[in-house]
Amino acid sequence: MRWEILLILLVACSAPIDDHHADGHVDDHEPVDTQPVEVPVEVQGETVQFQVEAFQFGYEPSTITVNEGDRVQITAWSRDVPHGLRIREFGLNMELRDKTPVTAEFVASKKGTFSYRCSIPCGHGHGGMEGTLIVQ
Ligand SMILES: [Cu+2]
Repeated sequence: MRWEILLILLVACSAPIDDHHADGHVDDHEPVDTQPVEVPVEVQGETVQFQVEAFQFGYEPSTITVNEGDRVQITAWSRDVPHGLRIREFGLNMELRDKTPVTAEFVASKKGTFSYRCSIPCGHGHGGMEGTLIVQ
């Protein structure tokens, strides 16, 4: 009969863990956080770091080149008025309010040429404020 006990234990241990008790009662909880869960992207490359200064109306450096799979860490700030630094394809959107450096990162998960653009209206040249990210 020993194997039967073992089987019962296995079944009990592999039962999905949820909030429902056997009697159907559900525990009261804090509201569930509805923020989208960040799906981890597999990092195959190395971690590469860049420092980017935004200004009216451009970025220095204006081109960043990385390898596919790299984890890209960007530390950026503004030289003058508030700017943004957005790379839509990788979900990056930094707010560079002043000279205080802000750091954000993403995984360059696909090859191609992408733009980083300003997401905060900053003057007459805002629309043309652009840098280039090359993922090779
Ligand atoms: Cu701008």
